[in-house]
Amino acid sequence: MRVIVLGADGYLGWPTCLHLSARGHDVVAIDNLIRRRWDTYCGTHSLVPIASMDRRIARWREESDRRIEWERLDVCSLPDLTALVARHRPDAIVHFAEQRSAPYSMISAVHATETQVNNVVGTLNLLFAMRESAPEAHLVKLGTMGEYGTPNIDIEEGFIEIEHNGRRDRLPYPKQPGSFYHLSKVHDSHNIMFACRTWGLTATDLNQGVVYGAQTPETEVHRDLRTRFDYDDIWGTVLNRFCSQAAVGHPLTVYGEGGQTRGFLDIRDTVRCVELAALNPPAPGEYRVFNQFTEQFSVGELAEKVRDARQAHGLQTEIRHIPNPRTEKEGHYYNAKHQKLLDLGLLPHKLADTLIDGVIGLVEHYRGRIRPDLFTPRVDWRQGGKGKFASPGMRVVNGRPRRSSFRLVAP
Ligand code: NAD
Ligand code: USQ
Repeated sequence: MRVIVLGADGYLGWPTCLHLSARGHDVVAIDNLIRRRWDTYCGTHSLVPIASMDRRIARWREESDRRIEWERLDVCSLPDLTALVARHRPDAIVHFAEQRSAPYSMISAVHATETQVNNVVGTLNLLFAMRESAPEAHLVKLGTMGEYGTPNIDIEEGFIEIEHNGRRDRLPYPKQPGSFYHLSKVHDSHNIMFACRTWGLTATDLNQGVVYGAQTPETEVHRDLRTRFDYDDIWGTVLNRFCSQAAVGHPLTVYGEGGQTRGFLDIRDTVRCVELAALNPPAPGEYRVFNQFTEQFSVGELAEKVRDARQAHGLQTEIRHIPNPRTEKEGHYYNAKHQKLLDLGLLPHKLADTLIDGVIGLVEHYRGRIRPDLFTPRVDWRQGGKGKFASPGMRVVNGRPRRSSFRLVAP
């Protein structure tokens, strides 16, 4: 396949480029590098040092004799994206290129808007570029399990059969997302589904759960090929954070009661799922949804798993329940289907088998780089950003709006 990967400099985009290239696909890697600037803005950093895109591409050529074409491009630029798609006429386009942090999207009106504009406009541009120049290409779009929220019934893969007043239909599964970021994914899903219905585009929406780990066979070939690993309050996902906290003797920060249950998957399964989806496109004109995760755990269970795994090596770990900075159910029913990728041949990596070597081992290796100040949440769902992120312009003092000194520095 000839595949364009958008968001190729990211945590998941880069290992996906390597995975596809290693299997003989021609990969065009695209990113505007904004994530590296968001890191500077947030005062965050990848635990695993990451090379520049130029260096990664050159190293991969050297190690594998395979060529990945790399271009810096903003998917929010319609002319640039249209020209890219027209030039390459790919078989598949894998779209990772979005602002993907829920806490970032909840800092202030500016950040919520930035998130939704970046994500919704980028995806809309892509749909128009595909209609124009590659209507037969297959869009593989990264969505999120968080689009569904936590309903009190089983979660289906994208659609649900409903009987209402004696009539039946297969309708999009109801969406109850938990942040302005997660909402941006819902907006994307609706736009993609509409484009498939109206223009006959073909798409797979991968509603992915929370990813953990940072190692795939290809990223381990050379240190220049490693991918990022976030453990901070803005970008760090829960298991990666817990393992980092444990490594420096910091209590594991379970938010609230810890009964929040989510779908999880190993990063090696992410790259395989994307490949499986791309290799097995739906019928032309179809909009298809896969739930992309392999196991579900509550946050409290995850903390216990990290504690138990370390205990087996004689290491002590404290679990601390801290006030939940988010608005979310802390104990709820959760049963999400995830059969379709298994049917295509996915052989999942289980957390129990990989936690120690895959995540705890990696974190131990870089523990000297961990900054414990990045464990404390700086964003509250009800009040927005705190400290450096506080936005005075958002508040009203004595009945009058206070002047904003708030500036977004990232772009
Ligand atoms: P990431 O932030 O590491 O990577 C995203 C990349 O997209 C970054 O390199 C960024 O520079 C790029 N990007 C953002 N906006 C862009 C634009 N306008 N033009 C060009 N490039 C742009 O995130 P990730 O963890 O690799 O996530 C990738 C995708 O997978 C996201 O869409 C995310 O929502 C989804 N996802 C991630 C997880 C997870 O646990 N990490 C889980 C479910 C879904
Ligand atoms: N949590 C804790 N303690 C922490 C950090 C998080 O208890 O220190 C809890 C959160 O409150 C939440 C759960 O862990 O209930 C998951 O939080 P997370 O930060 O790991 O994941 P989330 O914000 O949902 O976002 C991540 C990715 C996002 C992706 C999503 C998949 O950043 O891009 O879309 O996972 S899903 O959760 O399935 O929607």
